[in-house]
This record gives sequence, structure tokens and C-alpha cells, in this order.
Amino acid sequence: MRFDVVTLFPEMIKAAVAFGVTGKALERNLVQLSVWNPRDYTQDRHRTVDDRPYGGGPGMVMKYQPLHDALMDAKQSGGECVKMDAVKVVYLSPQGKPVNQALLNEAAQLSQLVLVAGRYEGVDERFIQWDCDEEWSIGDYVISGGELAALVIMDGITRLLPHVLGDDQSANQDSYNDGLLEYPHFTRPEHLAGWSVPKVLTGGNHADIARWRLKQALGRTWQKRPDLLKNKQLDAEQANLLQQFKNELDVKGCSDE
Ligand code: 9WO
Repeated sequence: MRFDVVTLFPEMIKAAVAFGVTGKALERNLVQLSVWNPRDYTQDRHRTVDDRPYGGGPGMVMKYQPLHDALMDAKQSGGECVKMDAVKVVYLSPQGKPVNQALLNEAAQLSQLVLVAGRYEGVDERFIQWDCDEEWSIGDYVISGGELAALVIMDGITRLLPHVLGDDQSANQDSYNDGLLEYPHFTRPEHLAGWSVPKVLTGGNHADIARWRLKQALGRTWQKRPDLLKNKQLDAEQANLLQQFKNELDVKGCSDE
């Protein structure tokens, strides 16, 4: 997989990907990353990348030409080896399609993903319409530019790629990443300020542990993100475990459902 990021702040991208899972993946050549600065594609002596918005108003808009020329190089950079149909150019903005795990799973199949990070009040609309395939949003909020969104997306995709995570971590992802929140985790010490680790986790019965974890994942999803359960068909065991979770809340006398 190759990532290309078009950005006025390439150092921001380079710095952040150097750590952890993404840093290791780059080191091991499991992913390639290049950054492309529109300022390097300007044609005036002041290296101007922005201009005032037509119609007036506050702030500045990124000019078409430096963005376009930077993007052309970014797209070429994959060479002949990347299949044309496995390349996507994505502009990052709050107006975009919401990014979720399903979208990242899809994107992990691409051979090249070009992410365009805007700054200021955004980019000339003609760049989005002519040069970009899609527009993506990581959430309904405004940040100062697309760079942090690009980093979130690259991180999320990288951990899905073959050989990036260890075998056990990958297997783990498959099993509980199916639309549920995570079960709670505990490590030593077993007793902490009167809160002891659930007995099932120290008992060594792996089937019981798996069942408890699934019950917790279902229960926490129901409690914290009921919207995630709306579109999910529970099988008989899952429905049963969720009912158990709810019953146990009633016993503890703190539920109204
Ligand atoms: C800034 C601004 C200032 C005054 C008046 C209007 C304004 N609009 C914006 C604005 O939306 N700036 C954006 C900054 C332009 C595109 C890049 N920026 C951005 C991307 N902010 N937030 C994102 C983003 C990207 C992906 N997912 C969530 C948010």
C-alpha cells in the first residue's frame, strides 16, 4: 500500500507517522509514504499557495494550480506498478462521507491512497470537483486542517494491512471488531482500592472468559452506543448474553429497563 499526502505541513505528517505501529510498518516497508507540498509547485517568487475568496469574507482559499500540480506528482509517484483502478484521491473535510471501520476496511484494499489536506478556509471548489474522487470526514467538527484527519485514516488503514500487527493481535481484531465496543481489560494488581478483578478472568476457564467478554462487549455497546446495535442482527447466544447483562444490572438495582 502506498500513501501520498498533499499538505502545506509535510513535517507534521512525517513526525507523527514515525511512532508506534505506523513507524514500524514504514520501517519494514509494509507501507510507503510520500508527502507533497503545494508550495513547491508555485510559480511566483513569493511561493503563493492561497488567495482571497471571491465574494469576500474572512480568510483565504488554497489556489487550484499548486494543489493540482502537487497532486499530479503524487499520483505519478506510484509508477506503473499501481493498478489505475486501485488508486483513490480523497479530500478531507467536514463535508465528506463519514469515515468508519467499514470504509477503512475497503480502503485497505487500494494500492494507492492520496489524501489531500486543506488549510485556511479550504481549497478552490474546482479542485474538489475535478481532481478528487471522494471527500471524507473523520467527524462532525472543524479542526485547523486536514493533516490530523489524514493521520487518523492512515493509522486506521495501516493496522489492517497484512503482517503489520502480530498474529494474535490480528486474530483478536477479527473476532471482536464486528461492530461491538471492547470488553473491559484488567491487569495486575488483582485488588485495587477495593475493586477486584472479576473472578472469571482469574479462574482459567477460557470458554467462560470468552463468554464473559462477549457479554461485556454487548452490554457496554447497549449502554454506551445503542445506535451500533440497531443495525446488527444478534444470534441466539448474543441475545441471551445481552439479556443476562441487563438482568444482572436489575439485580444490582440500578436499571429501569
Ligand atoms: C475555517 C473557517 C474560518 C472562517 C470561516 C469559515 C471557515 N471554514 C473553515 C474550514 O472549514 N476550514 C477547513 C479546515 C478547510 C478544510 C481543511 N480544514 C479542515 C478539515 N477542518 N476540519 C477538517 C476535517 C477533515 C476531516 N474530518 C473532519 C474535519
